[in-house]
Amino acid sequence: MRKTELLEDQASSTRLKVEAITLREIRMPLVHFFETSFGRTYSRRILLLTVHCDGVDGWAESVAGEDPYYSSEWTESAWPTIKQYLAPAVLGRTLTSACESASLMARVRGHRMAKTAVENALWDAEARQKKQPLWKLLGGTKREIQCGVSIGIQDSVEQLLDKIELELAAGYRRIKLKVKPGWDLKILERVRSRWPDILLSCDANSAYTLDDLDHLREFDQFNLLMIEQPLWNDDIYYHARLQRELRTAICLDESIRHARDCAAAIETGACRIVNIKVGRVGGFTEAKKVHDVCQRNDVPVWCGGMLESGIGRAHNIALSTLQNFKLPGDVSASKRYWKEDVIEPEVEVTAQGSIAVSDEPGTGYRIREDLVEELTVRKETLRAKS
Ligand code: OSB
Ligand code: MG
Repeated sequence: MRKTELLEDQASSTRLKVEAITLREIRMPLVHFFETSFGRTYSRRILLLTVHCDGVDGWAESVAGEDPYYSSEWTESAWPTIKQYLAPAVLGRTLTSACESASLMARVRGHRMAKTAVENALWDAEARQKKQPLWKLLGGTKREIQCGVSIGIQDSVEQLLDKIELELAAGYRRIKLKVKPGWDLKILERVRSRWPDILLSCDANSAYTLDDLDHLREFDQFNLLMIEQPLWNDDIYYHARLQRELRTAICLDESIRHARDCAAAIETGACRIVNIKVGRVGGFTEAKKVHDVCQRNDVPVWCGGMLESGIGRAHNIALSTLQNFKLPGDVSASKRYWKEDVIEPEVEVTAQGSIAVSDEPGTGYRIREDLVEELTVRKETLRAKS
């Protein structure tokens, strides 16, 4: 090897010695409650994970919710799963890249949000160790990402209309409305008559069944960009039946657990758009695979959100720089959720509804460890058994 090649080789090769993992739970009240078809959230209980590797720390967030309603995982299940199974699978090991951790944890079935916290913290550490932006390490190409907003179910239609007006004025490029039986056609009608041309979609979080077919056909009149996850959270087959009956594109969220689900959904015609949430599919490695399956099949993707703190938000921004993220994501400004975010600077969105991607190493956002400490309600550091 020539000397320059040797230097390049050293620069690109990582050795992530996983010395310790710190788990913590932080509590963060939302500035406004968020309601979906499965319930209302006022305050988040967020599990944060820090990997300590050779003087470099990597941070990530498990997007598991307070209750097992979006998926079977929840804040309380992520903690012992990481402590007893996932952390021991990587502690004491030296990895050459963060993606190696996925196979080390593969023996554990499911628990993708818990796995994501471990794997993505390692990606964060790898990026920091290589002094490279995380988005580049992930294979991203975009320097700016497009943002939409997800607006929850409100107490009244007037409140909803006011909210939409504010978000459009702020520059957001797509409005997504949470829907459920009783809060669907009526509100879509009101919104469409006031804003006939905006990019509009809706998300049912599995609030309907095929018995609602005639009702769901009514959604076609509103010229929606998509209807997200209308049927069961674990279903692909019946979404394919439904998609054949609708003009509106179906977008799958909950049903896509990994790249194979995604391939099956595309092959059967169960959706024409895919929402990628890194926590739902088990980490950046699988998220990239889902992205690639969609890209090969000309199916556009966008990045979903789970009411993340700045740490998960920064990771969503990095992921959204991959080429096939063709539609505005649910990645929006910190201040829509938090009085104060745990990163610096906070995530800000331009008046054109975009986020500029940083060239700084790592995520480009600094973690406010003092604030994290203040918000922490429990904390535990795990080390390799020697
Ligand atoms: O289905 O996309 C969803 C929030 C919690 C659980 C599920 C979903 C959502 C959102 C919010 O729509 C997206 C965001 O973080 O802004
Ligand atoms: Mg959704």
